[in-house]
Order: sequence, then C-alpha cells, then structure tokens
Amino acid sequence: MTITLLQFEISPFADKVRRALRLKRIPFAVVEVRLTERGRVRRLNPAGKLPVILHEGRTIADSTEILRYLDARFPQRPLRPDDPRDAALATILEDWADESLYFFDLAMRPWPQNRQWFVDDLLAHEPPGLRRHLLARAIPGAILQVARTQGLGRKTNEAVVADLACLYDALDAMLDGRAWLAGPRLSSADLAVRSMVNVLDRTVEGHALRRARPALDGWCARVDAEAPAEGVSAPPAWAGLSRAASDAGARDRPE
Ligand SMILES: N[C@@H](CCC(=O)N[C@@H](CS)C(=O)NCC(=O)O)C(=O)O
Repeated sequence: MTITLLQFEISPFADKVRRALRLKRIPFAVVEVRLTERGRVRRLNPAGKLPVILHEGRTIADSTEILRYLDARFPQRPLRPDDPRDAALATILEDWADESLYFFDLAMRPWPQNRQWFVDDLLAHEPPGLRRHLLARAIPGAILQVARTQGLGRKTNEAVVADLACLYDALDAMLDGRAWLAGPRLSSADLAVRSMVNVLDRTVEGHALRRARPALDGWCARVDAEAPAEGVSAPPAWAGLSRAASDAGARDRPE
C-alpha cells in the first residue's frame, strides 16, 4: 500500500522524509497541507507538527519516528548504521540537526536579505489574494518570535552567523577524508543534517558558509546523489545558480 506523506513542502523535516523514501525507492504520494490548516494538522498529530505519514491504517508523526518506521517496514538500504557506536552517533547527530541546527533556519530566514525567498517558499502553495498578502506580512515576524523564545534569536545576527560558521567547521572536519557522518554508508544522520544545510542554503549567509567548506560541500553533493531533494523554487541571483541547475535535483516524483 502506497505511503502518503502529509507535509509543508518547505519544511526540512519533510525534506528528510522524502529523501529517505527516495533512497529506499519506496513509492509515495504527497499531500500538501496549507500553513493555515491548524485543525487538520492537530487531527493528524496532536503535537501540531508535520510531516506525518499514513501507511496501512497507521499514522506516524515526527521525522525521526518516520525514518525508524521506514527502516522497520522497508529494510532495504538501512538508515541505521550496523555498528552500535556508529548507530549511537547517528542518533545524536539526527537529534542535533532536528533540535538545534533547525533553529538557525528559524532565526536566519526571516532576516531582511533572506525574507523574500523565505516568504515565497512558505507561501508557494497559497493562492494569490488578501490572505496570502496578510500571511506574507505576518509569518516572518512570528517565526522570528519562535527563534527568540528558543534563545538563538536573541543573539545578534553576527553572533548567529559566527555560531553557524563554527558548527559548519565542525561538520567540515568530521567529513574530511570520510564519505558519511556516521559509519560506512549514508545514514539517518546524513539525511537529517543535509536537510537542515539545504534549507540554510536558502540564506545568503548559510550558502556562503557551506560553499567555503570543501568537505562539507562535497558531502552535500554525495548525499544529494544518493537521496535527492525535490526541486524547489529557483534560487535568487546571489546563489549563483541557474534555474536549470537548481532543478537538476528535481527527479520525477513517485506517485
Ligand atoms: N520533531 C518534528 C518537528 C516537525 C516540525 O517542527 N515541523 C514544523 C514545520 S518545519 C511544523 O509543523 N510547525 C507547525 C507549528 O509549529 O505550528 C519532526 O522531526 O518531524
């Protein structure tokens, strides 16, 4: 029975799940949920978060739980490393990406120089009209507020970028001479971290920091080759990519 993924397309957690499904070559259907459909999201997941997958009468929420479920039900191309120490490292890195690196996305994407692309991504499925206009005005501030509550958003912008540079240095060092973050093959750690780096690439600062780190840059290409992201909207001029280049990763979406 086909898996149905309910998602906000822009979400790095949805990206992580889509990459896992593609890596394992599991057919899936996507249902895009509107940002304003709060009741629908809560009915699917009382925590009020997406992604959620539906499979054989089950509803599974949380990207980490979803990846575990996929590994249990579809053992081909396992996401969990075999070696217990590698598996432990993958668990910790996945949690770090989801619970810490994610807040750099929330803190940096609403900045003025990144905002337009962010709003375009957020509202890609929202038809033109008054509601779209109001959401475009309200959402960046609301997201910044979440980052402030968490703490990262209370730092200066310069300090946030310096923190991210330090973390990217750490990733670059981990990946120097190694293909993957945890163990001898691509694991859930690679998917979780790559999905966050991917969304941070949609900021001027994150993009420049990633491109300046060769081991991190090469690893991004390796993950994308094995577990491709879907096409997203064209990058702005500063990203130095053509629309065709950005769409190159947009392979056919399984039905
Ligand atoms: N731990 C969850 C996090 C999911 C999450 O934070 N999703 C965000 C979108 S990026 C969401 O649904 N936010 C809606 C809200 O907080 O109201 C996972 O790994 O799936």
